[in-house]
Parts: sequence; C-alpha cells; structure tokens
Amino acid sequence: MNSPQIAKTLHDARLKAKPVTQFTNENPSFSLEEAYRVQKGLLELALAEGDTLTGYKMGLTSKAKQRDVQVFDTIHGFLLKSSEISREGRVTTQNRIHPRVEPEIAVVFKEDFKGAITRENVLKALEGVYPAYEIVDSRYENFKFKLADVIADNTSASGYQIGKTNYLARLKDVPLLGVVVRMNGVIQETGAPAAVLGDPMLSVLSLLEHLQKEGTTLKRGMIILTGGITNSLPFKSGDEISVEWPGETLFLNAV
Ligand code: OOG
Ligand code: MG
Repeated sequence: MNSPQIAKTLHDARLKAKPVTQFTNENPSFSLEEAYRVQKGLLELALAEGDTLTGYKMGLTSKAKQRDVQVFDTIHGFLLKSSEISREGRVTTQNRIHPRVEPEIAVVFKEDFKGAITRENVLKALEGVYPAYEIVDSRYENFKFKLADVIADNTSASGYQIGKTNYLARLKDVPLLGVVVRMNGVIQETGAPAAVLGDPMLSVLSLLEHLQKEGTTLKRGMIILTGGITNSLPFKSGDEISVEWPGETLFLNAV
C-alpha cells in the first residue's frame, strides 16, 4: 500500500470503528517520514469531509504513557473540531474501537505564533493554560503498534475536552498541580503535569519546532494538547469518569 492508500484505510477504520492490522507487520521498513505523510493524508481527508483543524497534540511525552504503549519516543498529531467533547462529557463508545482517557494540560493561542521558538515568545502568544483530558482510540487491533504505525494513525487521537480554569497566571505552579482520575467513584490514576517532560511548556516548544520544520504555522485560537500525564484508562458504555484538577473537575459519561 502507498501512503494515500494507508491514509484511506486508517480514515475508514476510524469512521467505521473497525480495527486494522498494524502496517509495520507487513512492512517493517515503514518509515517515520512516510508515517507523517500518511498522517497529513488523514488530515486532508477529514478537511475534505468538512471537518476543521482546531490544533495539535504531542504524545508519549511522559514515562507513564511510553510504558503504557511500549513506544519510547515522542510523537505529534492534529486535532479536529469533530473530536471536541462537550461540557457534559457525553462520549459514545459505538463509534470507537477501544477508547481510553488520559489527563493532560492544554494551551490555547490568542494570536498566530510567529518568531523564534522561546518560552518568552510562546508566553506572549498564549491565551491560556487549561486542564483537559484526551480520549485515545488506536485504530490497530489490540491497541498494538510500533512508532510509525501510531504516527500514521494520527497518534490515536479520538476526542478531547478543555476545561475553563485558566492557569496562565500561575504558570510556574503548573508542573506541580495535581490531577485525580476516578472511574465510577474509584480512584484509578493520580499524577502531576511534571510527568510531561518536567514541564508541559517544554512539550509546547517541541510541538512548535516540529510545525516549523514542516512549514506549518500555529494559528490564533488553536489548541495544543501536551500529552498524557498518567496511564490511559480504558472505558466502556455506562462508565462515569471524573478528572479532578485544582478549581475544576471534568466529566466523561460513556454511552
Ligand atoms: C498514543 C497516543 C499518545 C499521549 O498523550 O501520550 C498520546 C496512544 O496512547 O495510543 O496521546
Ligand atoms: Mg494524549
């Protein structure tokens, strides 16, 4: 299969919620360059169907996540408007394969990002730093993949919710904010954003560097998800999940 064929296969797997076999099985030399080309193809397919690009995501930026999926490099992908989860957190499991949820820190830009990629410049362009969660749902059987597979699959992106509590004024404290993830009232995961490269802002800088290399600019209003802080938590229809952050609890009700 060439890149457009792989993109079409993964696009259909997502829409039909039917898993496919990881491509590196058949083709061990599937390269990272080709994987990112496939990912670009996925974005084009989504845009052609009327979806909108809302931002980008970093993945595998914490040791917990890397161990979770046994892939030990950071990756990046894109976010779509259709993947936004509303405040009430209603999430359908019918159109997903084997979804999991993970707590993350998100940032939102108030202007197009231009200039040198420094912490100072990023701060000037930021509208806010928010509590969030991401839903990941690998399109591969048994949630099993190698590095190139997961890149091609848009880093398992499946949904996200961004909270309302803006931590920008206390940015220095963000690495040590705590997060508690409960499922049906029982604590399953706890963590701190420092799990993400020591500071999620470093994940933002890294994403901007990738975009610059690819000749893409981050536009006003766009979001960056900085990467899962804890192991991701699998859920099924009927599960009620809460992601508790200082000042705000986010909810996910699986139906
Ligand atoms: C890969 C996606 C990684 C994160 O935050 O680390 C990711 C996966 O877990 O399937 O979104
Ligand atoms: Mg994630």
